[in-house]
Amino acid sequence: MKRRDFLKVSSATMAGSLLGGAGLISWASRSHAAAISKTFYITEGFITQPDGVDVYFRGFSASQGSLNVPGEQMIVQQGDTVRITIHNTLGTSHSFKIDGVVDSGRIAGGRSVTVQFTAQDPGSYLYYDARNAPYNRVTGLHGGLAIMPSGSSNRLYDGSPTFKKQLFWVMNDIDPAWNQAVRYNNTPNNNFTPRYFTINGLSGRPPGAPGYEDPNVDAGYDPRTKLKGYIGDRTLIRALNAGMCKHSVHWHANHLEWLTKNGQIRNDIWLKDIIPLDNNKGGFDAIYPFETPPDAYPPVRSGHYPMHLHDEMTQTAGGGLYQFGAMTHIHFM
Ligand SMILES: [Cu+2]
Repeated sequence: MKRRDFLKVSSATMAGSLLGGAGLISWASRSHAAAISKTFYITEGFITQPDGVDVYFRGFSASQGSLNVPGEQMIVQQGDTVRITIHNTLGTSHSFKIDGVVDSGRIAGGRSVTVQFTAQDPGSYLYYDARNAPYNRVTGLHGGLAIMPSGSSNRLYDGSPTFKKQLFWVMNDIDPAWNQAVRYNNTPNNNFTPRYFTINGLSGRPPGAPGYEDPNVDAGYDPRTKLKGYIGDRTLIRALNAGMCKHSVHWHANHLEWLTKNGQIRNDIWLKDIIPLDNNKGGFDAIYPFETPPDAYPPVRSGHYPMHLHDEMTQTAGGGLYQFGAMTHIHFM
């Protein structure tokens, strides 16, 4: 195994490298299927957490010199031929898997593998490293992929309610002792004790805290995560949970149209302001409708609201720092 320097990646370079400062994912439908190619590099390094502690991670990264946790978001269209090349720059074996879609099998240290599949069922998928489960996955080797219905730019599945914008919320909870064990290729020997809770790799910050409102640090202002729109800017949230904890996801100002649970289309679309998110690769899709907030008096059409999880520990970092957890901002412009 080649000796290499560890990457030390600040949240700032992470988010910046993902979308180049752009915010929402743009997507234009095509009338014909296409061939999509994507390359990931399995890399390692440290990411500074809200309490200043540097924690070890591995990720499906955009380049050999970067560390992306989660990996870059991908959107493809039903019928597309998707070809993904994974370069494993580490000395340990890894894999690239999407349940029910593709599985690279073992990618030995220093080796590269290309997988190919045809995008079929529209929906939201977690890609992840299935080896050494769940340790490699929760140490950062995961990301989100969406399959859009053929020819559609505004539906989750054929006949679904429509949206104008879409976001991935890839969630994780982090026990640094587990990450440290993975770093040294050991099996963690403690019960999972999460100390950090992230959406798209970032945690929130309260007003006045270092990094507050910095989109590269604060999950509340990360354009990949923040809900921002005018009345009518219906926004699909593709929530995918790479972590070990179940969550209770709660929004202010609007109820959401809850469309799927763990990849299955729900029989009825319920309007909910709290949606459960299962652990260990659970997920849901829901539309935040950006309707005029119904309960405000006097009536409002603009303003600021929070989204936070209703399981209390997730609102902390480092074992108790309150309001440094999994949360984001809702802005009616
Ligand atoms: Cu609340």
